[in-house]
Amino acid sequence: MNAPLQVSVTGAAGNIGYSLLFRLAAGDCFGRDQPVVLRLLEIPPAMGALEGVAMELSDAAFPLLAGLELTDDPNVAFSGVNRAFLVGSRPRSKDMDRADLIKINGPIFTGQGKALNDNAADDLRVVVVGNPCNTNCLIANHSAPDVPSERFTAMTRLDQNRAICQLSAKLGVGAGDIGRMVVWGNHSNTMFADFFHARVEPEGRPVPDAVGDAAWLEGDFLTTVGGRGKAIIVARGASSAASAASAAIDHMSTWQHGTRTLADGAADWTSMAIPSGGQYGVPEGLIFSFPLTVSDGTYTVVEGVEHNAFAQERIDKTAGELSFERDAVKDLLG
Ligand code: NAX
Repeated sequence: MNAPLQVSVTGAAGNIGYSLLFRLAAGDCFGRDQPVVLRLLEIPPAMGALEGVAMELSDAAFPLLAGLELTDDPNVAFSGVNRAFLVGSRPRSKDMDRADLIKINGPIFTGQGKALNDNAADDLRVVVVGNPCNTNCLIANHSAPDVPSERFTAMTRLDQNRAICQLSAKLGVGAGDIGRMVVWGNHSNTMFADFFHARVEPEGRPVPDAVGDAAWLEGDFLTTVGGRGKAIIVARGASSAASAASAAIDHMSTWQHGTRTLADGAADWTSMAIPSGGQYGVPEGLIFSFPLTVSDGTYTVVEGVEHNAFAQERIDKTAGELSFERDAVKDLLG
């Protein structure tokens, strides 16, 4: 057995937390030989509910759960932390637009970024899930100057998984048979689910050829993937939680264990929103979802992906939205 990994989850008494914590304690993310100490952060009014979740976690008797720390202090939650899932933030209410949400949630991530900077372990890796996750990640990144920027990422894996789900249903193949299905940009309606470069395995057939219906791909497919979160709220009466937790597990697990090799020996790609180094004309520093390969715990932006006018227009739009969001929080970027 390895030494326990210190794993923080913020917003741990929330809906996503209720699914995420049990998957982490079961070994679904870091491996069946990797014990974890779960360091759970909540706000004071939710500490009672968090106690209840902790009782259930204990009752599940997970052999890999080496400890539980419950706190409303980020400095305690992030003490010696190796992996952080920043899930907690205020949900958007009916009368709030995206700009309001950014202003309300931004300060949470200044405080948490600073607490990570001051307390986390040297090998810290962060995924921000709480919305608007790309810009919250940007704020946390700026508030943690001693942590290498590339350790701060935001989650677009749920969008990627939703796109895979739609393509596999359309083609009558398994989810594992869709390769290189990646998302560009912001986790918002402007994100671009890049079906042009996706493949059907094991032959590696381009998705546009396999589907043979450009109008569906450019229309219903993109609309369904972009609108899936809303459709789930309508159907379930609550926002996506288990699928979001599962995507967060996929995100961190891929970062840890790497992207797979496809049947013809080509590398698969994954999507994570990472600090842009200026690739593909995306302004430097924006937290932008790119196609990545991951190996030995290090991700690399896939180079040389060519875009037609349809795709380029969407990539420019989502980058423009992220620049706008960055301007809206410039006071928090110190
Ligand atoms: P909930 O409202 O159920 O839970 C959020 C929890 O965060 C609450 O328990 C609350 O007390 C806690 N919290 C609030 N402020 C906090 C702070 N400063 N420190 C610590 N905890 C704090 O929301 P849930 O459904 O769990 O969703 C959480 C976040 O994920 C939301 O911002 C949501 O918009 C976002 N999502 C992001 C997704 C993505 O793909 N990136 C998809 C799913 C989800 O919509």
